[in-house]
Amino acid sequence: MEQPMANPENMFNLEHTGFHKLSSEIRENVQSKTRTVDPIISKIFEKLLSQCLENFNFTENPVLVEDYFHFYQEVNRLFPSLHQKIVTQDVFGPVFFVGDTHGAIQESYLIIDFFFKVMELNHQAKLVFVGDYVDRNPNDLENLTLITAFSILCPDNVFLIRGNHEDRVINTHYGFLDNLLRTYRDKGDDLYSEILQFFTHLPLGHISQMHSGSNIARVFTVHGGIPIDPHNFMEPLILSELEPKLECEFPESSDMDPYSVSILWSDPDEMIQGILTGESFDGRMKFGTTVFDGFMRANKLDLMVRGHQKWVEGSKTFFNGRLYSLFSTASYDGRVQFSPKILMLEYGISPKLIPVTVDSLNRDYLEIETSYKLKVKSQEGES
Ligand SMILES: [Mn+2]
Repeated sequence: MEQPMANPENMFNLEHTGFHKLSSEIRENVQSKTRTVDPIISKIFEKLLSQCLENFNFTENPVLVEDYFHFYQEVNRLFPSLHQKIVTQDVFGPVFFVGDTHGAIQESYLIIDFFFKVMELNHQAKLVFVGDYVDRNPNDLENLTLITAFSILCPDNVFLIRGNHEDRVINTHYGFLDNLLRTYRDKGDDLYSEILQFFTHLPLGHISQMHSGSNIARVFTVHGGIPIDPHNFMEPLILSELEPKLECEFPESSDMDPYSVSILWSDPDEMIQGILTGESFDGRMKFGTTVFDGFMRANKLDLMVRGHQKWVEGSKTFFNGRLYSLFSTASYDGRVQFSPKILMLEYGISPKLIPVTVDSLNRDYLEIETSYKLKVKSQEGES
């Protein structure tokens, strides 16, 4: 398969990477948190970052398949099971949400580089990836590995959930498994088994509880949609009751319970009130306004963020701005055809969509830096 075409807006200044400028404080913080982590994680992370800096050349001096295997063995040692299928985290800073990346390591690299700098400014910042790391683009193993390593090296700040492409059947049809087998032949199968085990231990959802003083805003993040009981869809499901009952620790979504399938696969639709199901939607459901409102109210949620659908502009809002649908890759099936975006949320500030380009991310970083410094100054003034 051909290399993805470079997105002209994403031409890199090779001097520029937040990682190499990480302050010693952050570096020590990362090291203290990751003391029990095998060095293979940071070794491959740094190697992939350096290959990104060398114009995304992953073939000249490739990561050895044995090293990838060792990497995912270590990942599975760190995540031997799935404790919580929907994880709630308290947040005291900005949260950045990333839509589907589908092997688009150029965008992932820019986002990681940007977030490094934000994290250095504000240790409370969080980054949430909504799944679909592989398939559709040739560098999907590199993309998955870079994002996974980042989440392990910054466990308090970076969070991953599962998408419908973290799935054996889907990987058989949309490129990931073919890429592995073509590159690594028989060793590709063993590597894939390790990766598949990791997929089954990825949570399905995330709730950011964003604090400001005594106020809290709750943001629900999944790959596809809300959980739905198709036989009783007007009765909203309560996440705290549903979570322990979700059965999603399978390599294929066809083995999961219907609620997990709905979380991974369903789509919002403003033209309907209830739901649409059936063969014509490839087994996915669509959920409408009334069902969405009921679910949000019953679970005391203020916003929802999801990926799963592609938008030329990189994002679309639904239900009067209460649902953000993100797409964060420019290239797809070998062609550059989208303007990827990520979303920034912070309590008391309007949601902000940021295009994934060097210029936009730099401009946004400067804005964040200015407002953060002003905030710190005003807090110093108060005390
Ligand atoms: Mn998807």
